[in-house]
Amino acid sequence: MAVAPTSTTAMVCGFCSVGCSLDVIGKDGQAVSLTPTKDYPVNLGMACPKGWEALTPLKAPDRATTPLLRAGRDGPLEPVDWPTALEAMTTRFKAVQATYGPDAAAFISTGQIASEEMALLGAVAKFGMGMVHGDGNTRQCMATAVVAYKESFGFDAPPYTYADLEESDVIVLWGANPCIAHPILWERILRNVHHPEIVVVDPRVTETAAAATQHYPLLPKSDLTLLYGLAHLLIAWGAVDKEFIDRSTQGYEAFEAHVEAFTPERVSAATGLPPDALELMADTIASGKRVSFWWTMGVNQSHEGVRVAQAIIDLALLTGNIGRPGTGANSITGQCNAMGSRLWSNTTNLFGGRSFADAGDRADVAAILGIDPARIPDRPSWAYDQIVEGIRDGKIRALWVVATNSAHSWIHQNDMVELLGRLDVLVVQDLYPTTETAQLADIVLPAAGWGEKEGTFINSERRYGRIRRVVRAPGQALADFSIFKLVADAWGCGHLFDEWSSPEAVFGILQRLSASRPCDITGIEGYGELEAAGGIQWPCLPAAGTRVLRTTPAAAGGGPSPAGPALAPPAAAGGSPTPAGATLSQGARQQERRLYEDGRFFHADGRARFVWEEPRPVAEPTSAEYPFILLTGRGSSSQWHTQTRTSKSAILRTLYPEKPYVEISPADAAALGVSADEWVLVRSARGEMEARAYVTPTVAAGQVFVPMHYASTNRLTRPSFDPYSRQPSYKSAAVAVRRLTESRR
Ligand SMILES: Nc1nc2c(c(=O)[nH]1)N[C@H]1C(S)=C(S)[C@@H](COP(=O)(O)OP(=O)(O)OC[C@H]3O[C@@H](n4cnc5c(=O)[nH]c(N)nc54)[C@H](O)[C@@H]3O)O[C@H]1N2
Ligand SMILES: Nc1nc2c(c(=O)[nH]1)N[C@H]1C(S)=C(S)[C@@H](COP(=O)(O)OP(=O)(O)OC[C@H]3O[C@@H](n4cnc5c(=O)[nH]c(N)nc54)[C@H](O)[C@@H]3O)O[C@H]1N2
Ligand code: SF4
Ligand SMILES: [Mo]
Repeated sequence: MAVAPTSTTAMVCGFCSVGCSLDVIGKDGQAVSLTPTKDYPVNLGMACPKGWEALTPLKAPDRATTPLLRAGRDGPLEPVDWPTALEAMTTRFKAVQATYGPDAAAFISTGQIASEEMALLGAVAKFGMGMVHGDGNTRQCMATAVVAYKESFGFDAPPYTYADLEESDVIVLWGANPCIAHPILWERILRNVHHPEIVVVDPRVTETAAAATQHYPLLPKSDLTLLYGLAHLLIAWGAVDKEFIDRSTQGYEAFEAHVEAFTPERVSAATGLPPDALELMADTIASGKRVSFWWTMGVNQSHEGVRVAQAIIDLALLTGNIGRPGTGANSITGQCNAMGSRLWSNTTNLFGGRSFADAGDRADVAAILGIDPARIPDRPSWAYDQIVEGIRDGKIRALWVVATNSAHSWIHQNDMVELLGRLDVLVVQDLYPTTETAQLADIVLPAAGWGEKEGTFINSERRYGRIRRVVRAPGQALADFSIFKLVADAWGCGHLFDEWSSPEAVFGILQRLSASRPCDITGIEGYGELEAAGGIQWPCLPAAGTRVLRTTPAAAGGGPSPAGPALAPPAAAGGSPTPAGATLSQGARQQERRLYEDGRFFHADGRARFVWEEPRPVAEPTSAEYPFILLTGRGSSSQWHTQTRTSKSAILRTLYPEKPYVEISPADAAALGVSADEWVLVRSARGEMEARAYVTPTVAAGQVFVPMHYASTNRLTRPSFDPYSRQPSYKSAAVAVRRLTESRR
């Protein structure tokens, strides 16, 4: 009897940005199981529950297997063939553009498809279909870090490599809960043999805070004051690296003058932390030889997130904790390919961190792609919230939503759902027609998922890794790549993308677009080398190459981004790319690499900038009617966002509460007469949700926490945004809590 052949294919996980590699075992053309890759430099043989269960969501009974078209305005979604769906989509989008102008059609992209796919989407939508406005769910997530890095370092280039977690003697986790959100990064911290101090700054006693050596439960959104207070103490003690500051930074004197006013008394009052706690924290940073700062959504999702992120960067610059092993001001990304979206989605930035507003950049890209420069929009896209406001104003009439579930995840959900309903046409491209957003669509395009298609993801440490097709997508579902090609053909602009014939061909185009940019990957010898090398971090030049890297000396990131009062003017305004300070020469093949080792940054003068601003109050303080501060975020390592994928696994479902719950302190529960597990109503000025009371001392009195994974959570959140990054402030709203009577349930 013949033995059926088995095969093992390594690929990067499709959930979080850690970017673990998984070996998928195939038999008879089916993926039968998986196991974490032993020798991959990221996960070293480990995976979290989502990784282990990554194949299960592909087999869910509610997979989209055909395109769907809504019958009439309010009829049901009905199966149609691809030509019918594409014809309906392109005809309606063209009709909207003919009546209201090309700007009236927009798209929302994602950090969860391959780089090659998001690049093709950005190119087809903007250069082929004439759209100007397209943003992504990465706005909800990474926009703050992008703007912070651009202004401070001259390019959106996080410094670190994961090995830094193992090299530090002090690890500061700011507004980050890796035990839940990046479990394998936490495992990497546990491998650190230097007995590091692990400092957690989070209002809640998270799983990570409980495991840390120091926890600072600051009052929500008092981060900026705390960071300036730490700088104040470090400067007062002389615990600063003057040599590094003089050589590699700009703006120190003015920063020193700014933090003068942040005395321990003031900082203690604003943060709720006693003065001796501030001293301990500052002393821990001062005493560390290799201090690394890591931040995530507790920072990015704030009304002043950009300045908080930059204050973290300021601390690293002040103490010279950058460019050396175990150091860095390190933003951890969220989605599997959030970093790919930052470089290649062609939404906020023109390809490769360029600027749409820069004529030189447009000419560059047009020449590389062999297209007419007039096809490239000469202004930046609206940010996600501005597209949403555009729907309200009737300026956006057609929307194409790809691999994101806006009707669940966007802030102030009742409003969002109402606005999506106003569109002339909503197209949703997803694995499942059952998502909250797909249910509102006029047209659903059935997409293949992770494991069913080819391409690359870029993880948090700038590492390109491969995703592979090991399973056939069900029914007529197609890889997003193929869908974008079909849409281009149906639109009549397919000829512009002849060279974009396969994901690997597009990878070659991205390499050309990256040449001489800080994100240069011209040294990678195609997919084959990525697979053989265990992923490769950008930048990656041809062996022994040296290049002067160019950046666009334009204002930062998304939307109107006025430079803060303290931000030094760009060294060269407008015009074409100028040589930046940084040069790069390297053997490309080390497995772990960090940036800024020569103390030179991407601004034209090679210096990083100290950036700061006076702290501002939150948009919605608590009141007599809404006395609690609402915090939201990740609830468990087994739940992914809006749960379209993780809820399909019976194993994962056993690892988290099925019903929505709200964490509330014992003191508040007692005052409200609420007992454990009882149903309560959580209400804000915008909406309400029912949830079980989880009475726990992990939240402070006056605060409540609700995971984002439940569909009703964002009914409560308030649409306020960081002015520079336009990232939503998901972690601050005022709510009321009360017991629910039995009749209500
Ligand atoms: N299991 C799982 N893992 C995930 C995801 C998932 O859905 N599920 N999503 C991925 C994505 S896209 C992302 S972006 C990351 C997010 O990863 P994290 O940012 O680590 O997760 P969050 O729970 O959103 O927020 C982190 C912490 O911020 C704290 N916080 C709230 N307000 C403040 C504040 O004012 N100051 C400070 N210092 N902290 C505050 C919260 O209490 C919370 O513990 O996770 C990724 N990993
Ligand atoms: N209250 C609150 N809200 C939040 C947050 C918070 O902390 N608090 N966090 C915010 C953050 S950081 C993020 S990143 C967002 C995430 O918000 P979303 O992006 O809306 O969340 P997901 O559930 O990951 O949605 C991804 C969708 O893409 C589909 N999908 C998966 N793979 C593919 C694919 O290969 N192709 C296609 N076409 N579709 C695919 C999935 O089925 C799913 O419907 O939520 C934000 N919302
Ligand atoms: S830590 Fe992230 S990348 Fe690794 S297995 Fe879990 S979800 Fe996947
Ligand atoms: Mo995210």
